[in-house]
Amino acid sequence: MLFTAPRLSRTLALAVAIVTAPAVFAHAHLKNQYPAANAEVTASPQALTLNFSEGIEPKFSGVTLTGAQQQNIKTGAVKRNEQDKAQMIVPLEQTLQPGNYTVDWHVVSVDGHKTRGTYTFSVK
Ligand SMILES: [Cu+2]
Repeated sequence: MLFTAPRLSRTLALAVAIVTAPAVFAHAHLKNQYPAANAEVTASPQALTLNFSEGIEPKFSGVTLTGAQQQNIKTGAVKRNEQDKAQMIVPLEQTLQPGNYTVDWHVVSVDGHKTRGTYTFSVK
């Protein structure tokens, strides 16, 4: 016999790993954003802009924005930049007072995978 059972299963596992690896890299990871993580901006931004590594589905993506006292900040409907499907734009419906803010984001990428994360910024 050419293959013993353990060797065959190792070969299969390797083949599966090679086939599935590109999907792992296709997840939408947050590359950068405005206001940037840990940044202090001098004026209240009119929108949050998040740039991902892959295209995102705006219907299934969004953020929760909270202030330092855990108060929820109103945000408008999530938009996707149609020139750049990896860019999510979240309009803010109120002026941000000076203080610290936390952005909890979640996105579904065009391949259907979910990713999420958190960052903070502050307004002077
Ligand atoms: Cu993915």
